[in-house]
Amino acid sequence: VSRLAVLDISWFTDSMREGRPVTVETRHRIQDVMEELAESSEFNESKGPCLAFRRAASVLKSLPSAVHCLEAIQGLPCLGEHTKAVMEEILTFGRSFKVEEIRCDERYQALKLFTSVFGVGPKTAEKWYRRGLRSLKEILTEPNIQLNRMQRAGFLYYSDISKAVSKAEAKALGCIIEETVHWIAPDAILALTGGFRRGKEYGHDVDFLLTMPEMGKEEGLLLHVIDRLRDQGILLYCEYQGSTFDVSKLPSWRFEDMDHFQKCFLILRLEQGQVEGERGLQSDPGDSRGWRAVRVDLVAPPVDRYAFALLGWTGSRQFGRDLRTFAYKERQMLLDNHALYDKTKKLFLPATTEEDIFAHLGLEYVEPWQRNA
Ligand code: DGT
Ligand code: MG
Repeated sequence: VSRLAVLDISWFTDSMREGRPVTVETRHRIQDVMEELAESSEFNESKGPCLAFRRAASVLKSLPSAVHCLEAIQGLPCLGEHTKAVMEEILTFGRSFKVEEIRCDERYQALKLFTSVFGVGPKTAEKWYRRGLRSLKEILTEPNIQLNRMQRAGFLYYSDISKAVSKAEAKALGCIIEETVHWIAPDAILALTGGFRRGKEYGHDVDFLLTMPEMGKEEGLLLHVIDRLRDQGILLYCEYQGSTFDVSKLPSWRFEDMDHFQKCFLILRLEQGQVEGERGLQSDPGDSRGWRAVRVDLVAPPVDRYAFALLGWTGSRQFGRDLRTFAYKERQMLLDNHALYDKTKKLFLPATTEEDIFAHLGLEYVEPWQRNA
């Protein structure tokens, strides 16, 4: 959808006029190529190039229009020589030979396919690839492969959860979660986070944060919510993680580290009738089940950490990473989903709202819809 929305026709027609080769590749946004290169670098555990390609994709996303000449690249910030060279290749030849090579690579294809299953990370995907497995069917029929509970659910609901979740579906799930949470605790605090809080039209899951106004009261809430969802017959899968949050720990260096709040990764059943709008559920034509499975994450921080968790879980990943780098490099502060620590003053800076955190960092408040880096 995003590809279609910004398809730049003038680029296409200019190329035709100038006699440059116009292939399907030419019309692909350079941003998509950057994201594929980032993914491929991630599979090769090349963290530096991976971040460089993700940053390049992010820079391109922030531009008012697509880049279509070599001069335009020169003025762009945060681009390394390698990324610039790939962009130049696409603008000159209408294609990226590197990406074409990667797309044909058997290992890349297998790892991309395997990691598209909920519960399968790059390490497991690599392990399966090394065992000679190439398709999902081969994994399911290989007797020596032991799938864990999450992966079994991932395969069971694969076709549903690999389909994008629409805004209307996220809204319907928001109503279900809100009703469930407030039936248990009328004064509970609940927020939609993740991509949908940033205004995205589609997402891969729906993320929520919940807490109680009184410290400690949030502890039993999540388990109650899970029970209630089960009683309603809509809980298809639940992976619950208890809190391992330690108030005395300094915020983490590593962005990739998951936070330590109590949380659960769910698959819920969403009925057609619950989704507003003409199109209703995102399902295959001819699929008459009348429901689909959707991935939902619920996170329950204590109320004094709510603002940090909200900021972290609203994302985007790139925005979060950049904000943490800014805090460290420009302010000598450590920021993560739990806390903000001032290294110079050697103290934790409390916050009850996201605005407080931006103020501590000496930044103007950035609205969620402006955080789609
Ligand atoms: P999507 O894919 O449409 O669901 O997009 P998001 O932005 O909702 O991404 P999601 O659901 O994977 O994660 C929600 C937010 O949580 C994300 O925007 C930033 C944060 N987040 C995700 N992964 C990590 C991570 O590895 N480390 C940290 N610190 N935060 C993360
Ligand atoms: Mg999400």
